[in-house]
Amino acid sequence: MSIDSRTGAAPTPTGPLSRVDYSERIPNNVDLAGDRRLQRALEGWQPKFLDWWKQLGPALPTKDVYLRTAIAVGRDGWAHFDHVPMDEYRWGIFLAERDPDRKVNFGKHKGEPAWQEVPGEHRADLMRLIVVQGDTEPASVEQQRILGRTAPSIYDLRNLFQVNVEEGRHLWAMVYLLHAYFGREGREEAEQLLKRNSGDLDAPRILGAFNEETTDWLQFFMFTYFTDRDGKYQLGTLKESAFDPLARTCEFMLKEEAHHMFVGTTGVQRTVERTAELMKMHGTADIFPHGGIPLDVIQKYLNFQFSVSMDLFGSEQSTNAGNYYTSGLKGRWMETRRKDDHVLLDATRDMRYVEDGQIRTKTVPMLSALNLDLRDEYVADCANGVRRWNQALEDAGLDERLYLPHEGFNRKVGGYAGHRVTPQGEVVDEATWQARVGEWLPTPQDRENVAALMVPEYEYGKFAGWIAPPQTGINDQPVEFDYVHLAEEGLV
Ligand code: BYC
Ligand code: FE
Ligand code: FE
Repeated sequence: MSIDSRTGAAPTPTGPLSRVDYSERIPNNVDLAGDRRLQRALEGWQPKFLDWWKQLGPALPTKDVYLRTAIAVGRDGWAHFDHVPMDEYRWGIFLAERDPDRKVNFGKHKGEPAWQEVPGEHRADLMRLIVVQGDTEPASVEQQRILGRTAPSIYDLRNLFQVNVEEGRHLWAMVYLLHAYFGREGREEAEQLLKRNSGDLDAPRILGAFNEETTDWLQFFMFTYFTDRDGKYQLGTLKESAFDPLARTCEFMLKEEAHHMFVGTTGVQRTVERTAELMKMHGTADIFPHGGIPLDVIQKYLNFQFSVSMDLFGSEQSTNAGNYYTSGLKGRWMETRRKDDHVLLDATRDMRYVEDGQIRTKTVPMLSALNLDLRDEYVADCANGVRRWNQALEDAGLDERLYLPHEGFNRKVGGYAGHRVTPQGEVVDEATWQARVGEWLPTPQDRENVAALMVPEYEYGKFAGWIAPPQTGINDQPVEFDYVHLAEEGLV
């Protein structure tokens, strides 16, 4: 790799690591060169991926972008930063180190050696999980395609593109597994991953949230906060999988995921900071006329993205989830740190449900409620960011606060689907819902008002008026660093 004179070489890697081979057409640490058939199959898929990237990847033309690329999967040495033309980004295949002694840690195969091949009896289920996971990655790139045209700064533009190239790499991660372990069927699924498209009426993406439009940057920040966080939790369960190549792939993906959530947490935080500033400056909550996003509109965006992300966990009670667990395909969040038998045949838990217009609680078998188990972990994590944002409001001397809506609010999947639940957790009738939904979810007018603020700011170090600058730049660079060189002369 070339070394940028302004940034120098990447830090010297420490800790156990396997280097990524960049002399190959497809960078990898899985000895692709040692398997010519697989290599040829993936090299056949590569141009299709690049076509897809050109057609449905970032729409704003750029010369190059200051991106991090994985160079080794070891503890510290995996990231290298450099200005690269985006379509020359070295998408590749990186698995975390293999632990030769790794065991299956839960379910009926508990204690057996982890699987290096796919057992025939679990083939269909494993492929399904990998396809669903793989489908979300390019979907998010498609959803974020046009955001570059309205970036609030060059710094934010760079972060968007970093997220986009890494979601592209996450697609590679799943396509590798499909090609390497699922034969002809796997190759066919890999083709389909490029053929379904977000929002396409005939061939939509598999999961609901990935067919929603990402209308503006506030929505993007909410998406990376709430929806990428579903990614974190789902990958966390697949990292526990008995199928070792899947576990190792997900472990490395999780390292990249941390940055996506950083973009969301700090993006919303900076929006809230600016909102607080404008509220104080003008002595009003109605700050659209003053170029900021009112807090109640931020809350509505939060309500929307939280509720569609909750749907991504599937039904609270799911036989699929129970079977995945018992078979060893998908574990729980932090499986090995849980203090129970990791088989769960006798375990139970409480679950809320709606009956006679009331939210009630009943006890259900734990194995039936593993989607709910994961969702609860997710919700607790989501609350951390909200606390942070509220700290910013408190620091600004304001009494208003943001909050997570009730788990039953605006749900289309699971036990709350078909019921109308307010953000405060009250079950209401359809007429009440219709009369009040505009207070809880963004209205077309809200979205229009937000869109009107989304003017691009492409001057280095400058920020659009609705958002505060970040504390620091990326990789110790200054905030005003030339993170992106746009293609069009005169724009920079
Ligand atoms: N929309 O038994 P149930 C990420 C289907 S995000 C539409 O409750 P199960 C990322 C379900 O497939 C992480 N359909 O579901 C983030 C099933 O269909 P079949 C993505 C839905 O199987 C940002 C039926 O309803 N990874 O990485 O227990 C940017 C019955 O459902 C939905 C994964 O999701 C929905 N929301 O759980 C980029 C991990 N929910 O089989 C990337 C892999 C459910 O009856 N996926 N259905 O035809 C899974 O583990 C599971 O498939 C799910 C569903 C958790 C999604
Ligand atoms: Fe991802
Ligand atoms: Fe992500």
